[in-house]
Amino acid sequence: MAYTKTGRVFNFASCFSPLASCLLPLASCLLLLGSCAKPPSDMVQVPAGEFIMGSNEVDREAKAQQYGDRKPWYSNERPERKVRLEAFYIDKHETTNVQYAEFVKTTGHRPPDYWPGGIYASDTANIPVVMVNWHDADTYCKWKGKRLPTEAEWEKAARGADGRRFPWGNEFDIKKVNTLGGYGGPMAVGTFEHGKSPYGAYDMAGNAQEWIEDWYKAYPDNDFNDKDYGEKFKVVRGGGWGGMGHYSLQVYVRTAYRNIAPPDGRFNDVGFRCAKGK
Ligand SMILES: [Ca+2]
Repeated sequence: MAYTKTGRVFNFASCFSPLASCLLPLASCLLLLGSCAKPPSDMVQVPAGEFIMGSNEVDREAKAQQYGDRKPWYSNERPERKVRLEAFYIDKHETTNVQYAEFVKTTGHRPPDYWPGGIYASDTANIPVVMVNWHDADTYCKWKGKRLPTEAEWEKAARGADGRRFPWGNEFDIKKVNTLGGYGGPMAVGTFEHGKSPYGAYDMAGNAQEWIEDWYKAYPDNDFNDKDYGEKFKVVRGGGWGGMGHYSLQVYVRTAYRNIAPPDGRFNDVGFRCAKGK
């Protein structure tokens, strides 16, 4: 509230006509130099702010051992913490065969071995490309003017700010994800409409596992002594359709789950998607 020279109360609220209420957000966007810019059509925007990264879950029944997993579940995800990120964009879908083919055609990059004659099967255009190693993925993203997502970016894009276990919520739902080998391979991207993340990214759980920019390292204050930590393995996120030579379980498509792979490795359930800063 303020007073004019005549002593009358000046009501700021009276200034805000319907027209002004429309123009003000636009003006604030312009003042922030493009903060309201739309993401590229093949990407979604993840806004700046904090999110919950990692988890404090404990494998009390030692199920990892029962299933032959040499790492205790959740041990490399501790402790759960809040991480703040600037706004960024991430691909709405995993990179597909047809997209990767354009890269191969333009740059002469090596095609995946499973493409007969170096060309993907015609009915697999929108299936995520797999059998690409970290270097292939990194080169593709840079060719697109993008980059691989950091581990924190990927996890925020998958689970939003509220710490959910799966992109769609806290309860596993096999109808929302391609995992457990139910389809025998990767499916066309975007098949699982109800499995998308809070920001609209598809297949952040299952389908192809996804290469991450980062080396596999311990989180701050993590108490798990993993000999794999260091600059030996790259992080792979999201869990897959059921390949990579071991069980596929719902625990592996959780948003906080950290898988790893050697950067030179090529696997039939590991692909990628790209990100870029705003
Ligand atoms: Ca995926």
